[in-house]
Amino acid sequence: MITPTISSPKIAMTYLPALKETDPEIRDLILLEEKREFEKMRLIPSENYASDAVKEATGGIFTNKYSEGYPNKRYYEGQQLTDQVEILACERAKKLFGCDHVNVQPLSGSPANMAAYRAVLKPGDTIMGLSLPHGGHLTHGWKANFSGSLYNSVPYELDPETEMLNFDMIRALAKEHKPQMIIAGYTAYPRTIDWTKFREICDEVGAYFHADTSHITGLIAGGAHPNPFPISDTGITTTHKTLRGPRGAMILCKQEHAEAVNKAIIPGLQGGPHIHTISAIAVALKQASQPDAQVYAQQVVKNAKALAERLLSHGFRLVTGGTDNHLILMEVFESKGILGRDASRALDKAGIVCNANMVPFDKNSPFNPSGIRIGTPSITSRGMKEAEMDKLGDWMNEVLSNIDNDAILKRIEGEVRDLCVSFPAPGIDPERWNCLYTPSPK
Ligand code: DSN
Repeated sequence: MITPTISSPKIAMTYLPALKETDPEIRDLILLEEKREFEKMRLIPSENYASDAVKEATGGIFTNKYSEGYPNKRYYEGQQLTDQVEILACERAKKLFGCDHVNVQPLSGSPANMAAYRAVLKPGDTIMGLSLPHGGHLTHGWKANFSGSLYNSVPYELDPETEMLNFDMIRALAKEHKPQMIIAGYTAYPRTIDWTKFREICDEVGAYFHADTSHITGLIAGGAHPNPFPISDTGITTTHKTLRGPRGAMILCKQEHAEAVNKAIIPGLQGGPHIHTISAIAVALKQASQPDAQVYAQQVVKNAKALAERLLSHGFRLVTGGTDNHLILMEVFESKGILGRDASRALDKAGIVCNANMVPFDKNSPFNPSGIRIGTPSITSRGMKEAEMDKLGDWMNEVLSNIDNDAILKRIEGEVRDLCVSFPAPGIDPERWNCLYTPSPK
């Protein structure tokens, strides 16, 4: 643990010196964001703290280089080093996730899904993904997204009783609609996904099995969730969530789809890859293969379970009754009479940052839904454990019982800050901006 001290003005002055000279406004915003991320309990389950090593690579020299194509088959010269970076990233991902082929060029999760679908589907083919209001993703067939307009989307839903995946319902829907692809992997589902059941159903109806592990890839790497990639046909992950890399994505697939996947990225969808990002993905993959990544992944889940228990003890209703992974979906409208957005705003004022979220079968709108989504990846990266989860659960209860009481929210904000500054945050050194830092005059 670190105890922040008042830094000398010299330290703050010498941090980001080129930006200080060129663009002090942006430098101020960066420094203030570092301070925000250091002083708050960050519970958005798709966010994390990238390490200094990942950030150094992301901000590195490869941002200067164009490299359309793939290693040993590029359109421009000067690829002696880009090829080595991309090969390292792909080989590390293949080894970690046990799959035949990896493409590390997608710019983020949505284009990765778009390219993976394009590789194996034709427009008009039928796809089945979990409905967005039940915890699926926009790109899994939502009507307003390319995935719901380019393809015939037949979404599956959660079981109305258990709020969990019901494989009898999914199988019946698949037999009725005979999809070309079934998509599994979610943004707001708090339970372990049984990939083998999806594989079986896909085989029964002749569908491709596509796994989107974006949220849980760090858990998979750390052995805290089963790995779909040895049995899925295609799959994707973003690289900045539990994997703790830069913002980016990868497609992971069987060898038979390798060429189609590569062509779907370039020339199908993108031009030059972001090799600086790919170098940082390689760093994140190296970090995710170290023994401490196992400890991290297990602790993320232990923390989520501990926080869930504490929230249950305060009378909150959790979707599915609890969690097996990194996230908790908490219903606050029926059980506590608060709309999700009002809850997330009050928590933010108190230094606890989460997001309003729909719950399955939600009667409220997506802009002010009935729940909030909470995750433990970021706070676990800071070394917080079960004792801090108890405190957090108590604070959340107090905030949500007093959402209009600014004095209470302010007091809790101070308590949250005191706790947060006693835990290190990867990639953030409070000495760089500590108490003497004030933004430049406008
Ligand atoms: N926006 C991401 C999330 O928060 O889950 C998914 O793309």
